[in-house]
Amino acid sequence: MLLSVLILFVSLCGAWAAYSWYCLLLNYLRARKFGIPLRVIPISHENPLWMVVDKKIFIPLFERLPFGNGNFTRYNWRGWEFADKYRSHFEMGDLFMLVTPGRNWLYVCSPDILLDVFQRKSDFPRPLELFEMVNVFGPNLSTTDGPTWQKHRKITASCFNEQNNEIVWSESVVQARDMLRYWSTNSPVNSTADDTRTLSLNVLSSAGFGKSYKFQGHNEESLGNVATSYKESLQTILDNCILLMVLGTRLLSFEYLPVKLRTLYQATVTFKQYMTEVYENEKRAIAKGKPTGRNLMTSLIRASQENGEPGQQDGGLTESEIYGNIFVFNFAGHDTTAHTLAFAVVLLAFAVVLLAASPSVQDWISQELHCVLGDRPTEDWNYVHDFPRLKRCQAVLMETLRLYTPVPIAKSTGEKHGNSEFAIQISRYLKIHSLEWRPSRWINTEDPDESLRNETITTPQKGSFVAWSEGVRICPGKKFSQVEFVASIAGLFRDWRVEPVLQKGEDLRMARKRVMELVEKDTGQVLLLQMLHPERAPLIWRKR
Ligand code: HEM
Ligand SMILES: *[C@@H]1O[C@H](CO)[C@@H](O)[C@H](O)[C@H]1NC(C)=O
Ligand SMILES: *[C@@H]1O[C@H](CO)[C@@H](O)[C@H](O)[C@H]1NC(C)=O
Ligand SMILES: *[C@@H]1O[C@H](CO)[C@@H](O)[C@H](O)[C@H]1NC(C)=O
Ligand SMILES: CC(=O)N[C@H]1CO[C@H](CO)[C@@H](O)[C@@H]1O
Repeated sequence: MLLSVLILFVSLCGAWAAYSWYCLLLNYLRARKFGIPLRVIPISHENPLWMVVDKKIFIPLFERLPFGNGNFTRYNWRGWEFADKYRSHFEMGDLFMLVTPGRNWLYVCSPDILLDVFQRKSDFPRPLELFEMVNVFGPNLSTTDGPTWQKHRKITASCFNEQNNEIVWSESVVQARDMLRYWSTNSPVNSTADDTRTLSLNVLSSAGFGKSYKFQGHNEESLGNVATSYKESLQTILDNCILLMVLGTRLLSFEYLPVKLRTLYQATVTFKQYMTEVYENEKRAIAKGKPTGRNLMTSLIRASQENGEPGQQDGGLTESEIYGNIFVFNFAGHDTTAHTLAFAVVLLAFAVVLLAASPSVQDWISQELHCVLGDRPTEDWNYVHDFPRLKRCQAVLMETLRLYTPVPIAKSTGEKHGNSEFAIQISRYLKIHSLEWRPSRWINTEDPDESLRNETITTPQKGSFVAWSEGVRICPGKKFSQVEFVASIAGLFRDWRVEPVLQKGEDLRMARKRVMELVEKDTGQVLLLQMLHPERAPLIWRKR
């Protein structure tokens, strides 16, 4: 009995391997026609089952073998792009193709080609399957394409406006101030990533749903608190997104599963409950003629009602489409601003740790903050007046994004090109081949002795800096994330500076170097690019 099960299992595996290598051969023959450099990997790096084990188990195992430093260990795992930097393009030029049993991936590092790809939206749609995960909560902006997408896009774009940015600004300033209060009284801080995530979630929740929460530090959080359970459930979903994609919510709802999976299922339920509640409250408020204020949720509901009957092609959004969209806000919002309920969440954590290792950059932005904000209390900081003047703070964002782009951008050639379908991966390392984190490269000064008011931000050549994407699918949350980031940095660094905690036998210079290296080595891709163990760099905040 056991033997026959074993034989069945082995032959199934054999059949699967034979089939996938047959596909690999076909893909290789297709790729050869392009006449560009190729790299062939035997297992698809986007295979979810493989993604669960690649970097955790197999790649390190192979690296130890004598022949282990070849193309397999270099390319056959998710997130290899970050570790490789621009080396592959340096070796092979602007274009090369990764041949896998799944599909071929064209890596592009040329601004001209990129712009062309971004402009020709219908020729190069987004590869939908890669985003199926967000569909767990209903169809959404990020996963739909074609006319449905246009409908969603029109409605959501109207929600990201200057009025909303003002909310983002004032909420970020308040949250950053409270976070700083927590950090300065709980030194050394080893919860930087967790706390910046809280900040981002709170900003999103305020600007997105009109629900304000007071900032609570990592050790202050009380269980059962709404904000905490919302944050925790979102965190659980994001940390386990691959599992969620593999299993789907239906399978997860099964009762006799390991605790980890049941927790994950519970998280999806809690999160959806939270969204339903916010949605219902808002709908009731609107019906009574008393909406809670301008926020993304209100705008979404209102815009969808103004657009006629839901369900129709040119009508409003259906309820499940609204949930789907809100999840995209959360999801999109979350991982780039600090592996967060906001993109900016990951970024803020990166920036804070990088700044801790770069005292001169801290001085440089503090100089700007004093020049623009003076001694004014945070309540008097003004979005319209102050935000555009904080160019150095924006430069910190740009530079962090340049090296730590949290969202990979991919396009596909779609089905209509028949059997030559392949996906296009936009490489992060365009043209500026410097791996040094130096925000001042983004600032133009005509006369370095003149006041810093005359500084401007460098506008990169179009198509050479695409962290927020370009063209019709450009990130609608671009300004949102800039405002949140700049306001948070301003709140943190005007009056304070941050240093790494010294380890035994270290001086400050060695500690900074260690932290800089940690950021580099400890960064990996979960859903988005993030620091895997940010708690290994505890930080101390000191008043200037
Ligand atoms: C620094 C932070 C951010 C970065 C780098 C970023 C980057 C991106 C990129 C590259 C895309 C396009 C993905 C693709 O075409 O494959 C995108 C789409 C999107 N982003 Fe962001 N984003 C950020 C912050 C935000 C925030 C804070 C929100 C919402 C509050 C947001 C909402 C969205 C939405 C809704 C889409 C889908 C747009 C569509 O499909 O038409 N993003 N973002
Ligand atoms: C990787 O693959 C390319 C092309 O197939 C080959 O020329 C190169 O030698 C390989 N590199 C290593 C380290 O095996
Ligand atoms: C963070 O620091 C606190 C005490 O300062 C310690 O109890 C806790 O274990 C640390 N956490 C991590 C993840 O290192
Ligand atoms: C700086 O800007 C001020 C006013 O905008 C202008 O009068 C001055 O000439 C500028 N200085 C330089 C060096 O560009
Ligand atoms: C759950 C759901 O309806 N998901 C949809 C999301 O969008 C894609 C593309 O339009 C559809 O194929 C899915 O069915």
